[in-house]
Amino acid sequence: MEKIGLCMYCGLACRLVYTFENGELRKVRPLKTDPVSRGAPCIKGLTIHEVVAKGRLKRPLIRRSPWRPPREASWQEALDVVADWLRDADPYEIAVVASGKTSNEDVYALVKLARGVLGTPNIDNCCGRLCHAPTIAVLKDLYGIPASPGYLDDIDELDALLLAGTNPASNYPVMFNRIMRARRLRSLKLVTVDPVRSETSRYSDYPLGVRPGSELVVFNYFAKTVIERRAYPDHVEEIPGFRNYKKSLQPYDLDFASRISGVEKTLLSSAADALIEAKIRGVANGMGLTQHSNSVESLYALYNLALLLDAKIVTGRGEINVQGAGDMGALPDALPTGGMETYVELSRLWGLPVEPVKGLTITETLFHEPMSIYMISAMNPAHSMPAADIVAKRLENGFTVQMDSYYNQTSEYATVILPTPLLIERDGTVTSGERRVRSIGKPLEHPAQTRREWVIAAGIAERLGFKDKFSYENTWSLTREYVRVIPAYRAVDPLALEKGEDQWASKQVKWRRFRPPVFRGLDAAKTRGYPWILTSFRSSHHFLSNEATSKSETLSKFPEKPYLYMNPRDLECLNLREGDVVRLCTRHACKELPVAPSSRVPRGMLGVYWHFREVEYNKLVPLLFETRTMTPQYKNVPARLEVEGKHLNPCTSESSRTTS
Ligand SMILES: Nc1nc2c(c(=O)[nH]1)N[C@H]1C(S)=C(S)[C@@H](COP(=O)(O)OP(=O)(O)OC[C@H]3O[C@@H](n4cnc5c(=O)[nH]c(N)nc54)[C@H](O)[C@@H]3O)O[C@H]1N2
Ligand SMILES: Nc1nc2c(c(=O)[nH]1)N[C@H]1C(S)=C(S)[C@@H](COP(=O)(O)OP(=O)(O)OC[C@H]3O[C@@H](n4cnc5c(=O)[nH]c(N)nc54)[C@H](O)[C@@H]3O)O[C@H]1N2
Ligand code: SF4
Ligand SMILES: [Mo]
Repeated sequence: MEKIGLCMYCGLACRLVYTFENGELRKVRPLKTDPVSRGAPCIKGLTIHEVVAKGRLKRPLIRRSPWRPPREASWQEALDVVADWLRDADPYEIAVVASGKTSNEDVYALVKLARGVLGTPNIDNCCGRLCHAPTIAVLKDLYGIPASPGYLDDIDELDALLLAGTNPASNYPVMFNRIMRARRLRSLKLVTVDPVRSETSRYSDYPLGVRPGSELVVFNYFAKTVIERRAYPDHVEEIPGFRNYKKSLQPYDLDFASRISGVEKTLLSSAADALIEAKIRGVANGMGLTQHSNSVESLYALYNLALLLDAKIVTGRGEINVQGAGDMGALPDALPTGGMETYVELSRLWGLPVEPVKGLTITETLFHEPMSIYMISAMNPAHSMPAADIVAKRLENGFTVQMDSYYNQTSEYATVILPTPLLIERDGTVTSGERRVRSIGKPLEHPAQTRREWVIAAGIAERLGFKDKFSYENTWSLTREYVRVIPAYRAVDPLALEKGEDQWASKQVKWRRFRPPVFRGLDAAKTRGYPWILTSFRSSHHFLSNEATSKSETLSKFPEKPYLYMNPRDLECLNLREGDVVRLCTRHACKELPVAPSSRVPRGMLGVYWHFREVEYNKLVPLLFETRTMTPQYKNVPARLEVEGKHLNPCTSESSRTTS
């Protein structure tokens, strides 16, 4: 037997064929007719059958006291306990976190529960906050759309593509297939801006190995050159802010760009030529740009340049439904109906009082204003958030309700653990990174004792006296409700979705305007005493905290390891061999790790695959954020290395071991 359904990993949301024998999932195959994967999905999707059944949470668990193992409970008891706590809590001390790994319907129900029933504005979504919140803030400001305005298929038409701090060859393989196709068929020129030699930059025509944090200067140099050569369409001069933008570019000449970024002048100027000579240009950015304290400014520089070049914006979104999670209103500064000013309309539609109050992001609720209750859906903050040791304490000190499919690091600190189905065990919809709305298709049955978030939300609402507001017949009743409530989804037809046809949320750009960014310099003071730059990247065979992908035999065979990767020449000059253990310190914490050589890491930098539990990378990441969006600075972390009490400095001369 075969069933067609979505993948459960990245934001491209491929459709796959699930093959069963005697009722057991045996194999996952490509779907030839899928317009997203074009019949060539990636290895993660094709190994889903190896992971789904293993190590699943099967029953609700309740923990009486910290450090004691939790005991099994009935759903009745678990939901009663949760409802009792919620009833007694100050609404402003409740944080609800929805997930990009669940469906639109599940996220929407949690938003309605938070804002409408619990009366808390502290509603956020995990992946959105930790990855592309800065990108969305800038796109909203410059284009009036909280999403990428371009389409994946736009890549087919491009003559040049600027990829800034993103590695689609590893993280969005199906997008990368399109890039390689355009290279073959129309000689697309690829410009990459990444200090690391990633799988993608290996194919780059102009691999700009910039100093972390210097990207803004490079983008502004490109823009200055485009303007000087008048290589932009006429209509661009009519865009508000053009004059100021043009004036602000004055200092960004080739000398300055090369000095700050560390990239050779000839390479920089030939990359500028490639962008100028191309007829149709595209841009995309990723975590290398967003996970920095100066990310918003770099992104203004990138998307001003995109405006100037009239470029297609093809930025991918991380998890399969992170675009949908934001669109459903799982954000502290927006409502499903739009801005805070729409609260009257939302109150009317829901028949529930909604206050026009801006809430706190998940980062703020964990680090700045601790909550008494955390309700967390399909997320593993004790692994994925910075200063993970502090996160663990906060979750432990509060009353933490976890809704998840696996027992992960966060489960250790949860008071109530509610077992949920995986995405592919659900019906309903997701919205991919290009705002394509797709039916999940429920290729798999969910384990008997699991319940999804909308059912949990309904159970809690009932206990709090709001049964009539959550009396949904099935998942599609929620779909029909959200398309009425959310303006960008008004044209979406739930019946077509139910039949398996794709729909589109609005792709309309509302306005265009330039807004010159501010360059505050590469902050040298921050790195005093911490001479190395530590960064984290992803492997194409592991997904996030690796909860699901670690269970695949095929994926586990690939060579990435929980090591600290260094340039082979740095290892050699420091007399280190693969497997030697060093002490790695940041301003936040220290950790002993074995080293290994990797030619992808440039000299003076250190890299880890943050997926691995053993590395516990985020226990090292200090509390530095982009202040507007509160996205953590996971990249570009100043670090120190020690062996037997001696500091190891990056090699500038022959010997770099110094006594501390
Ligand atoms: N150092 C460092 N840290 C990072 C990042 C980084 O680049 N560097 N990136 C950040 C980014 S972009 C993100 S999005 C966050 C992500 O961080 P999280 O959102 O915390 O993601 P996971 O760590 O995978 O935890 C998600 C949990 O979802 C559960 N789950 C439930 N249903 C499903 C399903 O259907 N499929 C899958 N796969 N899992 C399911 C799994 O049990 C898993 O334990 O991490 C951030 N943390
Ligand atoms: N296989 C796999 N695929 C995934 C995921 C996964 O965990 N595994 N996660 C999904 C999710 S949630 C997301 S958000 C996306 C993320 O996908 P990407 O945005 O591609 O994220 P990363 O791989 O974390 O970082 C991208 C690149 O930034 C570079 N970089 C590091 N520091 C800097 C810097 O200071 N400046 C610049 N310019 N670049 C820098 C890294 O070397 C890396 O090549 O991937 C999604 N797809
Ligand atoms: S590209 Fe993304 S959505 Fe497609 S199969 Fe791979 S992980 Fe799944
Ligand atoms: Mo992400």
